[in-house]
Amino acid sequence: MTVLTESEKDQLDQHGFLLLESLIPPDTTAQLRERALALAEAEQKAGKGHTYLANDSAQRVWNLIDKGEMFEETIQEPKMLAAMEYLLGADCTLSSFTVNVLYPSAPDAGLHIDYPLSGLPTPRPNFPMVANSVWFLDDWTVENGATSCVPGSHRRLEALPEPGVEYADELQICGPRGSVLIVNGAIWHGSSENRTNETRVGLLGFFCRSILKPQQAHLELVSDAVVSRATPTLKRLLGLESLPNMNT
Ligand SMILES: O=C(O)CCC(=O)C(=O)O
Repeated sequence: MTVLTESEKDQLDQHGFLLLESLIPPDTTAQLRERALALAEAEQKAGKGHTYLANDSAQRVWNLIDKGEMFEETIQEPKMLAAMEYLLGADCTLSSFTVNVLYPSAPDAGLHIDYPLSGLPTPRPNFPMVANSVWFLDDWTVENGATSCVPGSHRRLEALPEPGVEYADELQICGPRGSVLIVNGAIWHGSSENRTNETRVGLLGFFCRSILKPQQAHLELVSDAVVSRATPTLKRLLGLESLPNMNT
C-alpha cells in the first residue's frame, strides 16, 4: 500500500499543498497529453467545447472517466490517491475529473477555493472537505501559467481571496511535466496567465469526502461498460459505496 511520508503529510497540513515531482512516467504523460488535446479539439469542432476566460482562451473537458480507458487507470494512481485519502478519508470519492487547457494568452484565472466551499457559511470547516490533483502534462513554468497558491490560506476559515488582488505570499508552483500537485481545496489557488505561444495542458482529478455530493453525477454519466469493468477502487471512487439508501 502506498502511503505519504511524515514530511509529505506535514507539508499538506502546514502549507495546504504538496508537489509530487515527476510522478508519472514520460510516455504515459505524453499519451495523456495527446488524448487530452484530441478530446478538447473534437469537442470544439463538434460545437460542444466548454471554453472559459477571455476570448475562450481556456477549455475544460468534463467527465473524463467516460472518455478513454487510460483515464480509468490514471485516476487510481496510488501516490496521488494516498494523498487524497490522507486529506479526505479512506472512503473519499471522485468529485470530477477534467482536462484543463490554457491556450496562449489565457489570462490569470484569479485565486479561488474549490466547489462547494465558497458557498458555505463561515467559519468553514477546519479540516479538508475537497482536494484537487493538478496533473502537469507540460512543464509548469512562471511564463505558461503554473498554478498559483497562497501557502497556509486553507486556515483562513472566514476570508476569501479578493478578485484582482495579488497577495505578497502568493507563489507559482513550477515543476517538470509528469508532476502532480495536490492542493487542499480550501487553499487560495488558481491558474496564472499563459504568456507563451504554447498551449499548457493539465488534468484536474478533484476529490471530496464521501458525505458530499460530487461535482459530477458519475453514475449517470459513465457507461455501463466502464462500471462493469471497474476495479473495486474505481467503483468506490465513482460513488457506488456511498449512495443514499433506496428503502421505501
Ligand atoms: O489549472 C490550474 O493550474 C489550476 C486550476 C484550478 O485550480 C481549478 O480550476 O480549480
